[in-house]
Amino acid sequence: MQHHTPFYYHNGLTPDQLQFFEKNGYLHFKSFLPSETVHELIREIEKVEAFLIRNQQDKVNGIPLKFGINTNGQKFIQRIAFASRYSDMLHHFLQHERFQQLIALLGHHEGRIGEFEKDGLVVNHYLNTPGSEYKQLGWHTDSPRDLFLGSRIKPMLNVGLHLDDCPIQNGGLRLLSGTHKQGMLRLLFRKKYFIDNKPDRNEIGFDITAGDLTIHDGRLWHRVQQSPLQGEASRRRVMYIPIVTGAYQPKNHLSRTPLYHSIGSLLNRKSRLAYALTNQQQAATTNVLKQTSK
Ligand SMILES: O=C(O)CCC(=O)C(=O)O
Ligand SMILES: [Fe+2]
Repeated sequence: MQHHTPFYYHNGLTPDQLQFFEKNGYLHFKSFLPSETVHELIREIEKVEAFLIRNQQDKVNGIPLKFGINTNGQKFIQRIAFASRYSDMLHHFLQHERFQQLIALLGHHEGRIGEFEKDGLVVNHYLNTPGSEYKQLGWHTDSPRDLFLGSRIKPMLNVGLHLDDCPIQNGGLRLLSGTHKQGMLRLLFRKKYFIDNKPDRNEIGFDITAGDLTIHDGRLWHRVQQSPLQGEASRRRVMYIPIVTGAYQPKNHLSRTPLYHSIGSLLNRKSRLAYALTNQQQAATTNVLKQTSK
């Protein structure tokens, strides 16, 4: 696996950082957040989680929550969408000028923090326990979701705030540098979406300490490698903030569940999921061909 030298963030992006991102499609900043902020965020997320469980909610703005059993035998939430909807603290946190500064990575596109769009502020919580439903995530890009929603792929960035230490050997984020510049066919077919968990000899991994930030272009291929550890030592929490472009498309409590989410929760047998995804890829391709021929 390949290594890289991370950057440090000082009030705005440098020409070097902009150039690195344009070429490779990702960036890694060490210590973007101080540890007090990381602790505050973790406490706040726990409050939101307790609230959602108490209210027996299974979706936020149409996006299903993913549940599992924690190391203490209690139910917990392994993926929360639109987390800032239930927290003033998280809402204010997203308004920070530092996040506005990152929009510059979209170049000439007009961008904004997608607090109320796509899946909003997402909290991912990976854990290896017998009751965990979320230990890894197969190869994918974040872009085809646009196609399934019937629109063109628009430029977008995913900003990851890492809340636990995760050295490379503990698994975590893996990506294929430069794949944000591939054509549409490679974007759709380079690997089997979400089914393929195999390491790639060109993949890049990260030595993450809590408070680090990563950013990737929505078109870049990436995955999450399962931790070789069990229980508490395998815990990995990451918040994702989307930076989006194009027409403003906010969601609310009346929003419908997108097809790719309902299929995911209806079918959990791998072969049937693979079949459904192949059909989705075909539908997406037809969609692309229709759009490119317009
Ligand atoms: O957990 C991560 O670092 C990546 C998650 C991801 O790629 C996704 O939720 O789309
Ligand atoms: Fe992703």
